Amino acid sequence: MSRASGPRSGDAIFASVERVNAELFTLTYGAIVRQLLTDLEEVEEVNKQLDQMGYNIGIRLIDEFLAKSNVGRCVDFKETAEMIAKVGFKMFLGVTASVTNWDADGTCCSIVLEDNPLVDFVELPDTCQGLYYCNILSGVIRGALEMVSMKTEVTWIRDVLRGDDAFELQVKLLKQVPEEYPYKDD
Ligand code: MYR
Repeated sequence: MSRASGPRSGDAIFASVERVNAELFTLTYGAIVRQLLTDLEEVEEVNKQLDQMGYNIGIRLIDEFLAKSNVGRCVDFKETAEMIAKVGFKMFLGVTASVTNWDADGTCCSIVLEDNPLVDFVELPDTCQGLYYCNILSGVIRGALEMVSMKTEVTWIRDVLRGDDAFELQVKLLKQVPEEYPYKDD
C-alpha cells in the first residue's frame, strides 16, 4: 500500500494518536455540557452539575494521581497547590498552570491556566451567559483535595470564554482535617 506522505515514524504516529485522543476528549466534554444545557435548561444548574461531576471524578482520580506521580506528602498547602498546577494538570490535561496571588497566611491562591484544552473549538452563544463551561475542573480539584484531608472552596476568577485573558481558579483552604492513624496503639 502506498502512502502519499510516505511512511511515518513511531513518534509521529504516537503524537498524532495523542492529538486525536485529546481532541476526542475535548469534543466529548463539549457534548456533555451541551446535553446538560438541554436537559437542565438553567445555566446555574449546569454549573452545579459540572462541579458535582468533577467532584465525583476528583475523589477517584486522586488515587491514580498518587500512584502514577509517585510524589510524597506535601509539607504545606503551598506545595500542594504547586503539585496540582505542575503535576496534576500535566497528568490529566496535558498542560501546566502557574500558582499566584497567595494571601498572607498561605491558605488562598490562584491557579492560572494560559492554555486549556477543554475549550478548544468552543464558543459560547449569548444564551449561555453565566455558564462556567470548565466548572468540572473546580469540582475535580475540590474532590481530589478532600481525599487528602483538605476541605477547599474553588471558584472561577477569570474565564477566557467570558472575555478574560486567562483561566484563573481561586483555591481557598477552609479546613485541614488531621488524618487519623488507622491502627490503635496498645
Ligand atoms: C499529599 O500531600 O498527599 C499530596 C497531595 C497532592 C494533591 C494533588 C491533587 C491533584 C489534583 C489533580 C487535578 C487535575 C485537574 C485536571
